[in-house]
Amino acid sequence: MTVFLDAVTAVLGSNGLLTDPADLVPYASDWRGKIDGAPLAVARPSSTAQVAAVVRLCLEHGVAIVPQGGNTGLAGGATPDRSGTQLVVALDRMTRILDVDPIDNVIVVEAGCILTTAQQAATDIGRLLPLSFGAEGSARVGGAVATNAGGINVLRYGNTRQLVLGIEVVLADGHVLDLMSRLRKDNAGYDLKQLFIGSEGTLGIVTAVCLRLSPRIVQMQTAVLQMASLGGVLNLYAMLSADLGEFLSSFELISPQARALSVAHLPKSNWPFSDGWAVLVEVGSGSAHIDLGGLLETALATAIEAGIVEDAVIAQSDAQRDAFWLVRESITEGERAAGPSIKHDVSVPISCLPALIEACEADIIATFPGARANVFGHVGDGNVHFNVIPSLEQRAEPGFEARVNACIHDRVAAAGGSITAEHGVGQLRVQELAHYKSPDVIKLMRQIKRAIDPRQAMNPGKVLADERATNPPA
Ligand code: FAD
Ligand code: 2HG
Ligand code: ZN
Repeated sequence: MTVFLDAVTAVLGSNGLLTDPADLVPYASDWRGKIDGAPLAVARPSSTAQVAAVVRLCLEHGVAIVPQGGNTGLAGGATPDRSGTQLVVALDRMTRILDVDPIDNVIVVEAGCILTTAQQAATDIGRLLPLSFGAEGSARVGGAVATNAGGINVLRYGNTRQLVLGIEVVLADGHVLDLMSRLRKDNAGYDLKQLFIGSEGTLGIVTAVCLRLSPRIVQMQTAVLQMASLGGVLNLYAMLSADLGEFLSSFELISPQARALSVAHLPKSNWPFSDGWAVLVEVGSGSAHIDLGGLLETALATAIEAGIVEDAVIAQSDAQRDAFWLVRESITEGERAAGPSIKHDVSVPISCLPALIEACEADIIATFPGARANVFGHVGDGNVHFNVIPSLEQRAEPGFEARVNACIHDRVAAAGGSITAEHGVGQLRVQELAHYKSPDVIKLMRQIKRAIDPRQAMNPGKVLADERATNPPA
């Protein structure tokens, strides 16, 4: 390995390769501290050419690669195994904004650009990059692409997949694949970029991205609604979608437990209701000539009259809006502070959502007494985070996590849902993916993996089981 590491140093310079155990620490574990890995070293290239050169050296020396962005992923996809043989390739020195164009309405960035930096660059030219989620201050655009991140604006603008116009990828043989289009329409053959979006570093290293921008929002209204019952959420969503149309950008469900965990974690919070299910709604418009406040008030009054919503508070200032969102976006931190949890990031057809939540809550009470559910999510997308916080005894119980997972995911599968709507498979859900997907789908995924990465060097053991031991490359 010394020969390999010396060769990498020759390409990256001495500050481009970390080998000191203390320097490896931030790259070795996942954000939750749930999975500990032991990287051989961390390569920090500063250009696409350097990424390609490092990948070629890995190929030559038979070294496996774990791409890493902001390391905020929640499925362990960016964490190396414990063998001490995998090289983390961190994109954290490739942070440049390459272009922001108000006519083409695009932003082009290196993959290591922090998401909030890209958002700000779009704002600076009077445009909106709508991709937004709690970890946006640390997550990198390449990581968002590799996980097809969702977040709070998917309802209106789509997942990352819908925002990507072009990418540049370094393939497992070190070749740079240039898919850097900024076209809105292109039917010339297979849309290859889609393969890499959401592939979690298993097919190549994304080095640059072109994202579409939207018109800036000049007025916004944000409200917290106290629900009469969880069941009313479907009618509410249907009513608001009909009344507010494309102005509706967020429709986030927050359970009493989720609110309590978040509020307990924050030094100061401003949330209008102290119990019951809540929905955080946001509408925005690029036009100043629309009475957005009036539209929202009318829609909420109708929902209150119909008995679906008990009460509603519309933010009266940017500070109040920020305070509402702070509570929503601090749920994950609040949950982490409460101890290790078992996360579920599932989606079902929207119509099935309240019944799914109620059934899973009943299961937790009946089958896993002592465990607490923490439920919240992007209900307008049919995506709920049904997280479970085990008791101290349950934490130590062998097989507890797998039993909880099976309980929730069996119900999701029965409703025609997906076991991961946002966070991906990573290393946490590899077995479950094989269980819940059809053999045909897994087989085709394997064929794609073998075609693009025949030596299985790209993030082995993520998404699909590592088949190098049973089926070594020729
Ligand atoms: P990493 O964690 O570094 O990597 C994630 C995966 O992508 C790994 O498999 C890695 O190998 C691969 N990867 C990273 N960079 C590259 C690259 N350049 N090329 C190829 N592969 C790469 N996710 C959502 O979808 N919606 C949310 O609302 C949301 N909220 C979150 C809130 C909090 C508080 C936290 C901690 C996480 C949240 N996440 C959310 C999860 C996470 O932030 C996203 O998955 C994010 O897109 C990961 O980006 P990252 O740069 O941190 O990637
Ligand atoms: C969110 O919606 C994220 O805030 C994180 O996807 C979810 O912490 C989680 O489980
Ligand atoms: Zn989410």
